[in-house]
Amino acid sequence: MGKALIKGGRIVTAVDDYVADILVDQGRIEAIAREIPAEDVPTYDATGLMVFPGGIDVHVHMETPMGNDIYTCDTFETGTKSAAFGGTTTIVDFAQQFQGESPKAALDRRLAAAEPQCSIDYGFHVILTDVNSESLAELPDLITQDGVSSFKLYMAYPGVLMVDDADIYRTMRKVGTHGGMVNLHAENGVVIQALIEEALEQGNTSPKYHMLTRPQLMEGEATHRVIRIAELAEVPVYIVHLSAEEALEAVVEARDRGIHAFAETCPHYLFLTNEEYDRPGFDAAKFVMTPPLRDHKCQHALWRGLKFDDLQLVATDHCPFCFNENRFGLLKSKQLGKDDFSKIPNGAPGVEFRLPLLYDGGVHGGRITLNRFVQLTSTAPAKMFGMFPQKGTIAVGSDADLVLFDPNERHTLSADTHHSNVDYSLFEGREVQGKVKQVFLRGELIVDGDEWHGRAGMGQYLKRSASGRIL
Ligand code: DUC
Ligand code: ZN
Ligand code: ZN
Repeated sequence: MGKALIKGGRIVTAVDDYVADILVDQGRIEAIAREIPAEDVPTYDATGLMVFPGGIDVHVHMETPMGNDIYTCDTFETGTKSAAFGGTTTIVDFAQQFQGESPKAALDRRLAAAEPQCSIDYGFHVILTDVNSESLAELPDLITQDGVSSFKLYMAYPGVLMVDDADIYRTMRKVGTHGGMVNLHAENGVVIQALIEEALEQGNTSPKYHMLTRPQLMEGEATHRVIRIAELAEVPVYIVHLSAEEALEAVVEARDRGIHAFAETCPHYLFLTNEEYDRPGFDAAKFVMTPPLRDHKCQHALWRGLKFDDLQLVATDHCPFCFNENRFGLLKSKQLGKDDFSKIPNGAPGVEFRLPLLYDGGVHGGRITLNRFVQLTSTAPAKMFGMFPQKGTIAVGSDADLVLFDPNERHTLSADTHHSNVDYSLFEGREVQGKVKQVFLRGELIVDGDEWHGRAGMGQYLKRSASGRIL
């Protein structure tokens, strides 16, 4: 890994905003100064561009099984390439424990798949589906030796992924004792199951019923409940993909009492509403993700939450399934649920558009500051999940993961030009201001305009630390 010099960019971190040169050596930032003389160093002119720390997306699902024979349609290779074109240089994906499998085996399985393919750095949260004394006994070593400092549990999908409240409490105690964090999919799974059965009995099969059977109230209830369990267990708790105002209220109430409750939201909740489910025909299936899109009032509350730190970060929950049949051989598409909304593969793409959307709607739209934008997309994820200061900032000694960004260039988001395998975009045709121009991973140029210079396998596994998770 050689040297590189990035000259004259406007360096923006979560706290700073100034013009300087950045010298990179051995993949790390060696020096930052007003003027660094160039001597035989590959030099990049960043005049007029902003320089952000590489984006960190802590919620993605690459080549992930989601039921019988159904896999998300991005491999680690295509998904990380797509992420990189959107200015993301680190992902944290999931290693899901199958019933009867040990959590460590789940991690090793995912590491083996990711290692030859990832072109950006990566870590894993381990999803526990089979909480028992043997699984729990493995967690301390996963945290302290394997670099997995966060674990996800589902309160939804009874009989498949859901764990009960007692298992949530047990996991929290074990993980918390060793400095780790538990992430929750917070929805009342059993009530939602009853609502789904009720809808189907009444012959209501269209995609809109995905939204109608997953009400905001049941997200709010589960969020409130799990925060109380965490409070009892005396551990921090992190809510994934928060979408409902009722859930946000539970987080705010807890935080106001000094409880360590944290939450992420996703671009689709910030930029789209449940009006998408009124699209004619089956098109609405493109928007079947969980939780579903909410109303304008929730959207407004989420933006407010981002501004005032009631929500700590934005992740994509990139979970792509093709809309059309048979684009990738065996992979199943959204069409599986043509006659039954509950069979529509559950998830939506978005890893490539997080930075452009949040810059355009957030910074350009006047809802958040530029520093807050960097905090939400890079610094907070790094701190929350044990990667800071190696990742998440631009500082001497940090990895030289850098995004050169033109704040003035306008462009259109589209599946015709994105780099994911998926055949549609939630944001098709949306014009945004601000474009990722160049991306460096540990000092190596991997994206240069429309050109790809990254390589499968150049991404490194990140052993995340358990400390520093509290923001
Ligand atoms: N939860 C996720 O986090 N991703 C996909 C589907 C889901 O329910
Ligand atoms: Zn979820
Ligand atoms: Zn997810």
